[in-house]
Amino acid sequence: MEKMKLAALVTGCLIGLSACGGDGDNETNTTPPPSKVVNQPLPSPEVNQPPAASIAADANAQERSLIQFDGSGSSDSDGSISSYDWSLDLGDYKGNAITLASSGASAELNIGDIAEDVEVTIKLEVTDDDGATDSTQSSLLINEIDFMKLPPLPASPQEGLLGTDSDGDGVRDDVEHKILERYPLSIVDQEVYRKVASTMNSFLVAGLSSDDIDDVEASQSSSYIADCLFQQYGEDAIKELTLIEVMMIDTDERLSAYLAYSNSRSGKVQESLDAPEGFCRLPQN
Ligand SMILES: [Ca+2]
Ligand SMILES: [Ca+2]
Ligand SMILES: [Ca+2]
Repeated sequence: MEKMKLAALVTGCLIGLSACGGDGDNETNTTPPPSKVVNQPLPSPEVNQPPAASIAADANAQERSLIQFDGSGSSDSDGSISSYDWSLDLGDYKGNAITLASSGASAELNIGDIAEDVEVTIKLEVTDDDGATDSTQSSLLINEIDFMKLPPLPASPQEGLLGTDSDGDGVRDDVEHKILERYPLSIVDQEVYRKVASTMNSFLVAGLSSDDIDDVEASQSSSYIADCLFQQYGEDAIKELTLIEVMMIDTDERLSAYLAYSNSRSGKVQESLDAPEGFCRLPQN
């Protein structure tokens, strides 16, 4: 019978633990209810804070310039920036004269010749040491300056031997417009053409007063501009000279002066001289 009672007691304990409270084992009663275990504070996991991208740059630029972009103001509050990814959005611009080069936090925009204002966007994406990213962008308006600098088209471009030169740079104003139309995207070509055109003006003046042409000076000038054209155009030098003549010699008066000058030179010894350093380019005012 003692064995039976023990078995009944054990069974009772297994069925309802509280019924065993009197057996001296209190551990079961000290275990907190499950709901309290869930509510206990857990150790908080490490949450990476994303980086913040930043670009320092000007908002305006001119053609033929180098513009710097500085991304070193980008930051990461709980770590560091591990990479900088720069890119360039050319917008509506279709040419190839605007390129971006970058190295780490710095980027440089190389702007060549453009024929009208261009707006581009420089973008920077930074990545922190935990792989999180942020990006930002900066707009840049690039101003065309060659057309802006031109004097106005003269009202009577065919008047007089030397026409209108309102900005006093030695190149007829209407010819300045024609030069830019011929080479809108090359400052070098524009400046060589301008030099030849201004020298040709001195031929017209000399032709008109053919009595006293200074042979040495005339020979030297002809030789220099021939060298300028050859340096720039090689085999095409004569073709380019003809194009400048068409721009310049566009009235009867100018043609007679030019022919008079040419005739006065025919049969004379023509020296072959190299143009002095810097002679071949006449910059716009
Ligand atoms: Ca971070
Ligand atoms: Ca231009
Ligand atoms: Ca002018």
